[in-house]
Amino acid sequence: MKGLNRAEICDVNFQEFVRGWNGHAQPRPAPGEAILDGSALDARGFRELFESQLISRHLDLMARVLRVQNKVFYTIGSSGHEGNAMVARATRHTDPAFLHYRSGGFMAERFRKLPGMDPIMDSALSFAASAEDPASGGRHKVWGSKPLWVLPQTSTIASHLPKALGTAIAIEAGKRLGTGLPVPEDSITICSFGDASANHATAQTAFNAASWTAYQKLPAPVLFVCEDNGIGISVKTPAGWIGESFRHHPDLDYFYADGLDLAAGYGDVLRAVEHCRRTRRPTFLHLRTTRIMGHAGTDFEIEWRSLEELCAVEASDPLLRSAAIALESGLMTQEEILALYEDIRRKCFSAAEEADRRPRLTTLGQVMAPLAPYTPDEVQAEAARVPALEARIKAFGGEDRLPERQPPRHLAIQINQALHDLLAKYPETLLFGEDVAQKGGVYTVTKGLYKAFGSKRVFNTLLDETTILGLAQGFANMGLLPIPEIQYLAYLHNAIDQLRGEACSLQFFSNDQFRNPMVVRIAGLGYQRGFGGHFHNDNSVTALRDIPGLVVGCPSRGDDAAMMLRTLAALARVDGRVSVFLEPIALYMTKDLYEPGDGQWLTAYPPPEQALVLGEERVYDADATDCVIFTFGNGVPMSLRAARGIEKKHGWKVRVVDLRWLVPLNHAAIAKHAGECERILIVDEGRFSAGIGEGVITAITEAGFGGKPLKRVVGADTYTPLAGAAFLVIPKDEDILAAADALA
Ligand SMILES: Cc1ncc(C[n+]2csc(CCOP(=O)(O)OP(=O)(O)O)c2C)c(N)n1
Ligand SMILES: [Mg+2]
Repeated sequence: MKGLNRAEICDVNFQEFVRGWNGHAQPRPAPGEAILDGSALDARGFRELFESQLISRHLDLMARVLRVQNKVFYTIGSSGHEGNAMVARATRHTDPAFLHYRSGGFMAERFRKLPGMDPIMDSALSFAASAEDPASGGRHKVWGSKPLWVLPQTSTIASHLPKALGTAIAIEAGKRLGTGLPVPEDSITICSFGDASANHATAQTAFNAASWTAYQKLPAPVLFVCEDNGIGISVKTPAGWIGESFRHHPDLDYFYADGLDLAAGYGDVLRAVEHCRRTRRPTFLHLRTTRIMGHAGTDFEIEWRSLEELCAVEASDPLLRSAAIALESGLMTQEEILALYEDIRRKCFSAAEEADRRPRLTTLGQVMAPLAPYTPDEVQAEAARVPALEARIKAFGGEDRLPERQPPRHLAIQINQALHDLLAKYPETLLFGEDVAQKGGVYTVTKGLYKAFGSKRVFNTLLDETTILGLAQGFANMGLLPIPEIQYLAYLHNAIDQLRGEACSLQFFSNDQFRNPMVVRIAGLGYQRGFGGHFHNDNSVTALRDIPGLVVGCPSRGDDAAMMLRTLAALARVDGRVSVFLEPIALYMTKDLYEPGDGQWLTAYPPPEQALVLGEERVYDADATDCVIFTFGNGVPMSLRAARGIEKKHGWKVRVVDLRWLVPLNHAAIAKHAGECERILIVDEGRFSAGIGEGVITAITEAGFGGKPLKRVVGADTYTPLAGAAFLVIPKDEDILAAADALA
């Protein structure tokens, strides 16, 4: 027995259990009657749930067999968790679901909610990584479905909880805003996960944020379903831990259901779902499950667990219990169960064989097609669409106060005006973050928005960046246009998985069926005089550089900032994209360029029909060819000043290129300027390693201009110290001059 494959043992166990059953069968219940005393399930309900469980089980068994033949590429299964089908039955297909990877039963059951859908074939296509997989287009084995409102999840455990909560809150926010919801107004969101995952910081933050919301009597209709099998890979959850830690969690209403027993569990599942829907309160459903057949096909439990223990786990197989219920209640005979079992096995195998014959992704173009869609003409047209004059007048408080009628202003004011314009243009826009509402942000960049647009659209969140980005995803899922703020770049890093692993991956893993467009405003970079230290002057853009699909824009002046925001909002609306708008704090209030009082860094507010083109640089002195300086952010005014000094000393005419768009870098534009100019300087206020400057050098070198005289002026690989010493670690005007000297 020890050498045997445990999947085969579970398979045989089921058949032997049914064949060997010799209990007493009750008379078959009448239609609509409870299957067993006290059960909330009737005959049809039980029969369908049982079938969903069997579909889930046979998909697992099929995957184990066909994996070794290279026809299936995923073996993390749902065996022992099939009772989660009850949650699908008790909810609607329009209740957005964010699922645990052991949700085969849930999916099979949810497929019943719409006619003409085939859970077996759809799942088989995903297992086979077929390009025709309706969930991800062959990019991953995921549980997902556009018509069934199952948003595909990555396998970073717990990372989906913040956005599930965000989506629940968004249902209520959308209702209040009256801009229309893609799901019924009384929908709830469902979010399942394992017992070990419940300990993860990302999960804990979602539980806390849900409670924080409910504590204030604000609705947050999320159903957290903890599928407690008592183990995470090989680490046991202390017995009783989930019940102990969640039964008394404030403002998170705890329900328990036996997921191993449909007859006993269904009523409790129903109660939890009804509670969540009716009260709109965050609800924690502790669902008892077990894990059979190991963590995945590669997990040979027999090597690290005792045989006695394995046999005990296998004896708790929920399918044995379902078979017993079917027999005891007189609903099915032994022959009927075995025939159904074999029929589903046959369907799963034939679907898998068919899926294996379907095309797979064969080119890089196919793989990347849904990652970062971009339709430039539509984006440009949308960016240039002017908000209604009436709405603008209301937002700015009078026609004479329209910003394009005001004198030139600095960056902070122009961002503020542009945000007013965006909120006026898009009634579905929400702006939120820490301190952004009444206070108007740490630097007053969001000042007046709360007053102009009200607390439904401009609000403070709790102090948690993971939740802020989870909320953004949730709002976006419900069709709103979120503009979250991360107060300082340094505070993004603890929550960056919500961008890297979640928001930016949704279009990719859903084959662009789901989109979570957003514009994330982040204040950052160095050079603040007399303030800060590291955490307020963080200059690490590197962490954003390699996030697939992300767009990062960094304006250095007010007019560019306003036009960039219009483009980013249009990119979100038209192509569903996620972007970061990186605001150089030290330039917020900068008014002068060359001399104190020259006012040369003030800009006129661009008329509302003007926008930037994604990727397009701003060029100062385009005719200069002696030297080009590539830079961005604080580097732009520094380089413009240095350009004067260089001309004075070396007689070179200097072209300054403000990249403006940091991710993705415009390699073609960089190559063009590098090709046209004799010498090259790069001024990168980020870090020495893996900063933007490295990307610029790569673009130059790959274009064949690596042989030209080139110098990079760049920050050091260090944290930023407090006070005057901060300027030792980042480029200064003199450093640019010195680099030019070295080129001479
Ligand atoms: C953030 C993160 N850390 C680690 C892992 C690796 N990992 C995948 S599943 C898993 C165990 C999860 O256990 P549990 O939440 O109880 O779910 P179960 O598999 O038991 O259903 C671990 C550690 C991961 N996917 N994501
Ligand atoms: Mg577990």
